Amino acid sequence: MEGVLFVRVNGTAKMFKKVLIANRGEIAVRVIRACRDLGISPVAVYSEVDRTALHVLMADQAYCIGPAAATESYLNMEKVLDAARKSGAEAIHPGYGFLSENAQFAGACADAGIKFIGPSAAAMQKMGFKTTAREQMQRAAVPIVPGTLRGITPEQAASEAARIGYPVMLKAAAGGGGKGMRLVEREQDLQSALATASSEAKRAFGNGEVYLEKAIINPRHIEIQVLADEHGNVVSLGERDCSIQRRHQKVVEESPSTVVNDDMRHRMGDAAVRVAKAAEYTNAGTIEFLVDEQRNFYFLEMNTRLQVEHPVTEAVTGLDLVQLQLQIAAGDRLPFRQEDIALGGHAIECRIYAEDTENNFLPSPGKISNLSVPEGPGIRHDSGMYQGWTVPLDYDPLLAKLIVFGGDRKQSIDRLRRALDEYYVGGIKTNLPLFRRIVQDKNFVAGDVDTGYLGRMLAEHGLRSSTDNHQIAMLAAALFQLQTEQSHKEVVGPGDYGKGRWKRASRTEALS
Ligand code: MV4
Repeated sequence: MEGVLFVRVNGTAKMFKKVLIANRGEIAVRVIRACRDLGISPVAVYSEVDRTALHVLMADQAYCIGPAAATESYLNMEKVLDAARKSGAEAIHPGYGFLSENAQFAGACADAGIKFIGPSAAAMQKMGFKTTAREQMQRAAVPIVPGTLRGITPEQAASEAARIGYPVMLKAAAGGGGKGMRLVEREQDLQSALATASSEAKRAFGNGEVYLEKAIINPRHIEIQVLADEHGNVVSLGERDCSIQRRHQKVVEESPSTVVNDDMRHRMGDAAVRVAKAAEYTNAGTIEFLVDEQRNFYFLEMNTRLQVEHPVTEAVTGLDLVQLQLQIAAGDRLPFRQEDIALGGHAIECRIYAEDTENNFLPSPGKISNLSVPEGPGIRHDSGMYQGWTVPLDYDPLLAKLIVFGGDRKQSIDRLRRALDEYYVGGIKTNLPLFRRIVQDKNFVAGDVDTGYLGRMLAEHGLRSSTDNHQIAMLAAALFQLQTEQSHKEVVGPGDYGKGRWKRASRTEALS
């Protein structure tokens, strides 16, 4: 199939003419831009609540694929494939989330003769199961967190935990991203934790297998970006420090990390390349590591997709990762070798969410009445929003990403402060006040962050959320109703530019 479609001309594979983007929001917009740069016609899909979404307006064609519920639209493989067939798209870019790490979908695309822009279904499957991935890593001489290579039975648990040494972490073999994870500090808590973890895993992943790892206390989360072409070439593109998270949701990412020196970067990069080669991995991927206080790094998991925070790597490498993904999928060779890659400068990304930082981070959907976006040197803004658009409550509330870039970390932070001053989103609540707090925080400025940083920082300011998820969902629904009503009364007019600066004092105050 591919031999027919992608004939090599002058050493360059034939590029796709039309690509369908199976996603929404800022990432759909990002992929559309890469398509435009390559002369590819972008095709959008959208749900009924996304008719007026930015990605739909920017694409050449757009197909409605069902109701708001993701399971009936963006997660519906048949609907997405139907749209691809109807449009005549030769390839599908899945973005992140939704179907991006679904091996079954990658397989279905291959069966339909449509190129999935990402790794093979087989490579995705290998990395999806955590015990299998750990075994692979060990074979590739990549350090893994000490623990078991298989799922454990209740009978084995106590002796294995004693061998590893407390505290230990129970993890779902079929899991990832923190779901079904349990910290166990002493033997007397082990059996009940195992039972809970196993039943949670069974419910969430349809597989109750649980394994053990030594618990790393206050680790950093540092990940390595890799690119692999379909001819066996793999390169690593430096690290991203993603330690600033809240409830397993990344909030700020940066590159380079303040704890990674050249030697460590080389060792982590080499390990990441070995991981990708061992898995016969192709396209863009990310290898996550936990880094302990002695700066030992351990393989955590591999993300088989383009990640939200990819612009940070683009800033320090000067590469366009989405363009490279398209070229790799079309059969091109990587246009550079490892030794050609020069990392330079410093980049920070902030994820701008429609949520109320002062109110348990409650989602804050509604109409964007005013929008003033930062510009100028060292600023990049990847966004799926526009003034007058209504943020639906049906999806992840990520509105945009603010990426700043400077010659060094200080310049990056200075530019981030300026950008946050210029930034204003009216009509809904956003987490901008949180970033204004972070850039003033002495630990952040000193680069002294780990995965517990944000929790501690919020607690210091009395902002630790205590409400459970169900309550949050209920409150969000009620709030949405209220804001929808209010947004009809809102008058949008000129003269609001600069409100960001004017408003800054009061919002900073609300967080202190
Ligand atoms: C760990 C850990 C400590 N020790 N594993 C959380 C998400 C999932 N991907 C793995 N996670 C962790 N695994 C061991 N053996 C601490 C975490 C963890 C974490 C990891 C990365 C980023 C943020 C985190 C927040 C809390 C816990």
